[in-house]
Amino acid sequence: MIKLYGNKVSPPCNKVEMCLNALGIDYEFISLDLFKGENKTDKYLAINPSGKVPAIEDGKLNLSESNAIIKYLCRKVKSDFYPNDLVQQAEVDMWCDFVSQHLNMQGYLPIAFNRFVAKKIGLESNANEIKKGEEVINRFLPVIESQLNKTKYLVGEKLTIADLCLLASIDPSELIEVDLKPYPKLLAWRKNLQSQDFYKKTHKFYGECMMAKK
Ligand SMILES: N[C@@H](CCC(=O)N[C@@H](CS)C(=O)NCC(=O)O)C(=O)O
Repeated sequence: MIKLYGNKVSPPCNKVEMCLNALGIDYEFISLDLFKGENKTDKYLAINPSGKVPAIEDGKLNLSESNAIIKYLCRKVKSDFYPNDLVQQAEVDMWCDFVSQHLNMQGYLPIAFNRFVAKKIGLESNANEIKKGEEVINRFLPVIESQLNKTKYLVGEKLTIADLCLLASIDPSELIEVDLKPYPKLLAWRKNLQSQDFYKKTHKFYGECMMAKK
């Protein structure tokens, strides 16, 4: 059985878990506490030398990088969530990169770190980083909104892994105070996906794992 090493607060980990659930692949979830450095043990570094989560173990294969993992999983079970068609696949790749590199890395990540993680690890929150993150989000969410005005999903009329990238990235919006109200198409798209089994099997809502700990 595939082993998924991750943490429920990590959007890239949730993306992989949503994908496993959407594909109906059985997996064992191994939770690593990043605040306790469980991602820096020799055992885990042998699986992913960067110490980042997520990573999967599938037989002899150790694989990290959430986008590489979800593409591998789709190919493994021949799912059209990652279409074979040259043009559609290129569009899925484009949106996966767009979401991961712009929206997530430069937008959500700095906001999440400075509004949420910094406090937990005793660091000062950097207001300038939050402002820069908000500028990125204000620049790129309208691009997504305009795409969802044209098509039901990010690429055409069927769910693809590009949607999973986006869904997992914007999942912490409420927790980190990113306002999605200016984006009605995005909100409707999100509501539809959050009602689906693959999302509910991953979690009821982002942050559920933190509630359970209280
Ligand atoms: N590009 C990577 C990003 C992974 C990543 O940044 N993971 C964070 C959690 S969201 C992590 O492992 N942080 C712990 C660390 O950097 O030590 C992916 O998509 O898998």
